[in-house]
Amino acid sequence: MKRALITGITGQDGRYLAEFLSGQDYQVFGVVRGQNNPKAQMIQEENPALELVEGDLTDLSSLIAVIEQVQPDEVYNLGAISFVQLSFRQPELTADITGLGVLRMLEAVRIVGGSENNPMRFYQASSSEMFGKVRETPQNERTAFHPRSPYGVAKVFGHNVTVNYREAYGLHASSGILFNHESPRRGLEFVTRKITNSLARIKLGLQDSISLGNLESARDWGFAGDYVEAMWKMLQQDTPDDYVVATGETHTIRDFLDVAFRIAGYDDWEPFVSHDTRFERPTEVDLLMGDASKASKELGWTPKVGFEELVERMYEHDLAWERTKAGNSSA
Ligand code: NAP
Ligand code: G4F
Repeated sequence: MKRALITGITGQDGRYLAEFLSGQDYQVFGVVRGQNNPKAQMIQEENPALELVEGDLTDLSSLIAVIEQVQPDEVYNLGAISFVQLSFRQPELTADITGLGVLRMLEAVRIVGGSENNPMRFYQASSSEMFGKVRETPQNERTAFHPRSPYGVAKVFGHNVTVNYREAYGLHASSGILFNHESPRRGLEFVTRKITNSLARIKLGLQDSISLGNLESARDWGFAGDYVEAMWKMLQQDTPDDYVVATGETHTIRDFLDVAFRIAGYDDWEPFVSHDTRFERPTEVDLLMGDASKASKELGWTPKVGFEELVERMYEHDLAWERTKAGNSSA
């Protein structure tokens, strides 16, 4: 039985990846941080086979101890401060966790055993935010980076140091440059889930409107469940490499609102959406659209869930969830 270690196990991708790997007959270990982390119980109930270990991306000795204990065949580094807006307010913390955290993971793998004799495989969760003020469209593995947030800058560091450890120490270290991927498990702070959840509450009469920032930016949105398969496929290759993972389609926040409100049975979303400058960013990423032809050709990966189906899945989930919560509180 292969052993996989995942940081960021309590996040959206960690939960899908753990399920996927359990289904592939892996023994899966997830790194949980903090004292009595409230999400630990939830993910343990969701995936009883999952084994939780303690560690923090800001603490190298904890990461070495985890890797010594688990002796994984594959390490997936998904842990990060992943919310771009928070990275403007807490830039140093973001640099430490999202940037230096990658270096610490690579060091732990290198020190415990990631050499050619002990080929522990490593996946880094890189991001399309690295392209930032994009130099070309669509973006591919050779497109130059121009990050637009402390988060994007930290991801560029994490990406580059992963490439460096591959070249300097022969580590089997791959980097997935993933474009936005969403699901019913997406955090409520991200725009897609904020919209589907608020819309479900509007539909149920629990909320009047949604406050949003910039509606003009465009994102290449896919389904998280599809994207974790690409992570795994990268680590099954003989040679480590970098891959863009994306749908190749792009939609604005306005498009997302159009589709979500139509699915919920409204003709027009404008009466329900107000503008709030607090949700704008000092620098914005205007347009992301990925070219995943390398992943398609070399990994045999293509996305399965399309944009409208994704929006519908998220909305339907939130409607059922909010209805249950409302029922429970009135009971
Ligand atoms: P997420 O839901 O925000 O999850 C982030 C995870 O990181 C959580 O499990 C969190 O744990 C953990 N974490 C935060 N600080 C940590 C620390 N100091 N030590 C250990 N773990 C820590 O993010 P996601 O959407 O699943 O994304 C997974 C990864 O892919 C992230 O690195 C993200 O930047 C990257 N990425 C995401 C997307 C996307 O569209 N989703 C696209 C490209 C790249 P707690 O629960 O304890 O806070
Ligand atoms: O949903 P978002 O916060 O995601 P963003 O910034 O694109 O970052 C996500 O995708 C990256 C991959 O490209 C990941 F690396 C990163 O970890 C994260 O998962 O914002 C999307 C867009 C932005 O242009 C933002 O300005 O939506 C715009 N927006 C407008 N109003 C809003 C809001 N975003 C949020 N979160 N909340 C709003 O009210």
